Amino acid sequence: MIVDIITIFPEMFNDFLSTSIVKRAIEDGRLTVNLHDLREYSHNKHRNIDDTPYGGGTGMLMAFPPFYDVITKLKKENSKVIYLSPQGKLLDQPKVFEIAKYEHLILICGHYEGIDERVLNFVDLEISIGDYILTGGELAVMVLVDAVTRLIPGVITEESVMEDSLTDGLLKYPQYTKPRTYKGFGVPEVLLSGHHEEINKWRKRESLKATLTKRPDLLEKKSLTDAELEIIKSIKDK
Ligand code: 4H7
Repeated sequence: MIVDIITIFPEMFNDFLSTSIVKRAIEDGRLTVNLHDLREYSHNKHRNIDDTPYGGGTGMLMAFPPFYDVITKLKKENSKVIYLSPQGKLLDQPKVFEIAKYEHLILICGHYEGIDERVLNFVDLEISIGDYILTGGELAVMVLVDAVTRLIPGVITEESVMEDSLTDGLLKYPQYTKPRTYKGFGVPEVLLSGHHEEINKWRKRESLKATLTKRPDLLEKKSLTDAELEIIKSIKDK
């Protein structure tokens, strides 16, 4: 996947791109990230890219011409232009799977009070990472790139993806590692039994239980099997 990022703060991405799984995906040639400093597309010698809003009001807006120039330069047949904004559709794991299939992303980072609306003519997807306001779009872009990179084939094992919380629309079951007890805090006995069928049954039940108590809204969206409905009933009856 090729990702072009349009930002006034390219340096914010340095640590992100040189750490952990994103770093490895780049080294292995599965991901290419190009940073584009919007100021290089400024139309004046002061490298300004902002201006005051027509109709008045507080603050500044990011101007249209620099975006027009950089997007039309980068956009190809297979590109998807994504604008991260508080007005976007909420990002969830199914949406991340969908975006991970695209070959070329152009990601726009907003600042100030937002962007001249004419940029929207060049945007394929407007996405929000959650119902809160960030100073700039860079952190939102990093969230999207992180979530998508994990799903590029070969970056992590298909098994790990299947094991993720939310891949099946449910929260993950509780997990434990050594030591077996510490300061009186133990581990559920079934996990120490070596009885794989029992362990899988326990995990399925705990996964449904966690979703039911922490995120009941997720169960509304998911189509549940008869077996799952049966387990939920027995959890509720307890
Ligand atoms: C686009 C338009 C994404 C991007 C406006 C970006 C939250 C999200 C931004 C703005 C973002 C999200 C700039 C409006 C800063 C508010 C103080 C960048 N915030 N901002 N202003 N939820 N901010 O995905």
